[in-house]
Parts: sequence; structure tokens; C-alpha cells
Amino acid sequence: GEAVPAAQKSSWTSFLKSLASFSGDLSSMTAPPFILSPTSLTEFPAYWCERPELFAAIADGKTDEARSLAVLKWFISTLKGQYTSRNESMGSEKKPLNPVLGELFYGTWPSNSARGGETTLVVEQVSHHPPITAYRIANNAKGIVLTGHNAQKTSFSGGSIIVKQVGHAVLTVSLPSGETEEYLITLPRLRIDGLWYGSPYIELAETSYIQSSSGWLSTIEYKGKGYFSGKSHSFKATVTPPAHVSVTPHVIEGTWHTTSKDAQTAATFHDVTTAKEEVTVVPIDQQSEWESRRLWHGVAKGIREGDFESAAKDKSRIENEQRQRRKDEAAAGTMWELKHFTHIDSDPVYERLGKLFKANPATEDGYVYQNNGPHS
Ligand code: 0T9
Repeated sequence: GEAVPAAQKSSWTSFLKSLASFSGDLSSMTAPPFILSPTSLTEFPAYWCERPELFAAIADGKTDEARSLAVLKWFISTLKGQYTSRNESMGSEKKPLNPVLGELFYGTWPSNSARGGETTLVVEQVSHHPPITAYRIANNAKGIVLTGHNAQKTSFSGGSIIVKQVGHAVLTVSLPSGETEEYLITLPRLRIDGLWYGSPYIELAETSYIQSSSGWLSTIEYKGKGYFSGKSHSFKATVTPPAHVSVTPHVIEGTWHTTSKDAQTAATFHDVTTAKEEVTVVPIDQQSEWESRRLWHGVAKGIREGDFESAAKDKSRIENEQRQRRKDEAAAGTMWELKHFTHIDSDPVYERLGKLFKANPATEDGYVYQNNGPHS
């Protein structure tokens, strides 16, 4: 394809061949330079809050029904950033930098009247092999907190990469009554198409759920071209009431990267054709060595400037340091200690709320935030 530079055609072909016979951790595979992104996966959780007012607005819902719809609206509005923004900024999906264990990413979205206060982001790479990223986003003024972790199981089928997302997120809303409402959020499956032509892009597939502790459940079905609306990036969400409430379910249909409508009233439900707001991050000279943009600075610079030799050299330096650290730990009989999260074998919120919609698997592990972020 045209997207592949002439000099990298054969290395792209052999990359695709090894993909086809590969199963496990894609992130550790060596890919040709043209497909490399200068951004680490630890930055990806920021996508959850690029529309901070939609995140804040969840707290303004007066009923559990209104809040469930606000959570769904915020969630759907993050998908464009999560799954199409690399295509917009770099021409196609690219291979992100594979975070090291303990890598950190901090950010904020400033306060304004609609948001009520600052929104803060703390991300930590909690496992390197397999890659697992834990994150926490909070708007304290509004009493809204999102905590989650992300891993991927990948396979290759019919020329596409299939990515099963492992992990989940929990959103909590502190209500004026003093009670806490919880939402368990599961994640969609991804298909990465366009590989043959060297211009990969993501389509979402199957179903994800948002289960509220109030009993409201959003079931979100994802379809690509040739399915229910015929358009790529289509979805249909059904928002159903708790068993004891007789309210007609809401049905929302549209394309997640543009707009959607309430099927009954024809009113616009979400609209992401307007500008989003990227996370604010302090300059790298004010960052610690473990912070993503400082850690990967040399590699990212090489990738951006097309100096792949210096990018590869700096990447090797980082990887060798990591290997040495693991060896030293093994020799000393110590283990790397996480900074902001502790691992739990079973997330009680997942277990409790997952039962209500028969989540598969029935239990999942989790990472609990230690309330020790860099923000006040
Ligand atoms: C959580 C998101 C996730 C991370 C990325 C699959 C993928 C790594 C995980 C799931 C975010 O909330 C949403 C968006 C994009 C996902 C990435 C897309 C991608 O291609 C990578 C994998 C590991 C690759 O780099 C595959 C090889 C590459 C050549 C294809 C572009």
C-alpha cells in the first residue's frame, strides 16, 4: 500500500507475517519505524476526560435515571478520542510506546464554573509483562471519581488484529444525601483493520455495559460498516430501568465519532463534532525520571524527527536499565513497589454489580488507589 514507505515494505510484510503466527503480547514485537507512535500507553487514560464538563455534569443529574444517562453520554463521548484520535493526528493507528513498570503520567484539566473545580489524572504502569495500566481521574468539587485498569489480549484473525480488553473501570458519584452511587464500566472489543495497506484503524465490536448500583443498566452494542446503520463506528445503546421500576427503556442510536439521537424523541443525545480539551501536563524539566514524557523524551524526539537510529538507541538504553533493575531485585530478593495503587485479586464492585448483568468473567482483579497523588 501507499502508506508504507518503499524502504520499509519488506519489513512491514515480515511484521505482518509474524503477527499472523503470534499470540500474546503484541506490544513487545518490533515494528517498522513508520508505524511507531511517540506516545506511551500510560497517556491513554487521559482520553476518559477530554470533555471535562460531561464528566462533571454526571453529578448534576437529579435522579438515578438522569445520572445513568449522563454517564452514558460522557462514556460515548470519550470513544472518538480513545479510538480514532491517532488516525486524525498521525494519519493512522500507530504502535504506542510500551510503558516500563512504574512509569507515571500526571495531568489536570483546569477548573471553570461548569466543572466546579480542577479534574486530576494519576496513571501508573502496574505491570510490564503483560502491560497493565492503572488510572484514577477525580473531580473532587463534583464528587466524581473514575478508577480503572487496562490490559489487552490480542489475536490475529482474517487479516485483522482482534483486541479483547481486559480490565474495567468503576465510576463513583458522591450524592448530596451522603450515599455513593457506583457504576461498573466494561470495555468494548477492538478490531484493527487496514493492516495490509499499512494504514491501521480501529473498529469497535460486540457489547459493553455500564451497570449502576441503582439498578439502571446501559447495554452498548457496536457495529461497523454493513451492520445496523450501514455506517462505520455505529452503536446502539439500550438503557434499562431496575427490575422494580416500570419506565420504558431509552434507546440511543448513532455513530460514536459524530452524533447520536434518542430513538423515541429524536433529540440529539451526544455530539463530539465540537472541540475537545487535551490534558494539561507540566513541562518535562519539572517532571521526575519516572514520568512518561520525560522518560521517553529521547525516543519520542527520534520518532518525531525521523531519526530512528537515535530513537532505537535510547529505547535500548531504557530497556537495558529495566532488565538490570529486575535482575538486581531478583538478586536482592525484593520486588518493585507500586507508588499509587495496590493490587486486589477480586474487585468487590465488579463482583457485586457484575452479577446484575451476568458479567463475563464473574470476577476480575483490581487496583485500589492509595490517595497519594501529586495533586493537592
Ligand atoms: C486503552 C486503547 C487501548 C488502550 C490501546 C491495541 C493497542 C494497545 C491498547 C485499548 C485505551 O483506553 C484505548 C486504544 C488503542 C489500543 C491500541 C491500538 C494498537 O494498535 C495497540 C496494539 C498493542 C498495537 O500497537 C498493535 C500493532 C500496531 C502495528 C497496529 C497499529
